[in-house]
Amino acid sequence: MLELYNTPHSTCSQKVRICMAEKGLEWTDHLLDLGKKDQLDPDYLKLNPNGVVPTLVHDGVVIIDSSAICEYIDEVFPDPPLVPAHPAERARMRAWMRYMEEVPTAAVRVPSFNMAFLPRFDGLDDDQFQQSESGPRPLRKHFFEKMGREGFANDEVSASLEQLRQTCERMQEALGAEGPWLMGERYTLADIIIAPLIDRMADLGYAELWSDLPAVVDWYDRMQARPAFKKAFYQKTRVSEFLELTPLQATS
Ligand SMILES: N[C@@H](CCC(=O)N[C@@H](CS)C(=O)NCC(=O)O)C(=O)O
Repeated sequence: MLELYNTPHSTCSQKVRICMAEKGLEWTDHLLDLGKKDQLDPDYLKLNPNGVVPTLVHDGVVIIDSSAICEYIDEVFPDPPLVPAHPAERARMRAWMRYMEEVPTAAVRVPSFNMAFLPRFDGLDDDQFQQSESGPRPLRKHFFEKMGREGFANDEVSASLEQLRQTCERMQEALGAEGPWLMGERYTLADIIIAPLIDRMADLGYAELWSDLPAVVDWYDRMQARPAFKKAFYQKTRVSEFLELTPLQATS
């Protein structure tokens, strides 16, 4: 039995849903509302002390961290394989994964919060923000403090867009040289892990980041056409479908 604690619009949850759908797995969803801070509920923290989604529970075994969950799923349910067979190729795929966790995953949070999630903090003063929003978060206390109630400053926004552009250029290079997937012929976890981040940027109106990179445009079309992608992105999994987006106005 597979239980997935997740949030419809969370990019980390979307990664795992695509992965599980690619394997043809069925699972029970436990949906958490991040705006209501379900992820900080003491019972949930017993499962995932980081206070973030997703968390997988497989026959009572708890697995946390979206990339670790994807690799676990691939090992326990090997068909169809989502990692290359050769160790050197697997290492190359994991290098993509680590890059995506370190660079675009962090970068996407900046426009996501500035454009979509800041209204969560409406009406809070600095003390209330510290007590109820940044303070209790095991993993994101300092991220929330840096962001503050007003959102990220211009230099943070520019840095994040620069990092996302770098990601797209690296994808273009890899896809242009090989393709149709990041690792060449084989569709792998590297494609799955970046897909929700590209989708989030498109949803926020930032498709221009890759509009001049044809291999990335084609890759994203191919990705969206996959049945597993459609299963993972069911209705109201994109922030624009249920939130009013604010044009990107960073503070100085
Ligand atoms: N490294 C973790 C990060 C998970 C993560 O940051 N999840 C976000 C949603 S995509 C979350 O739960 N945010 C809630 C919060 O920051 O309070 C993973 O990949 O599972």
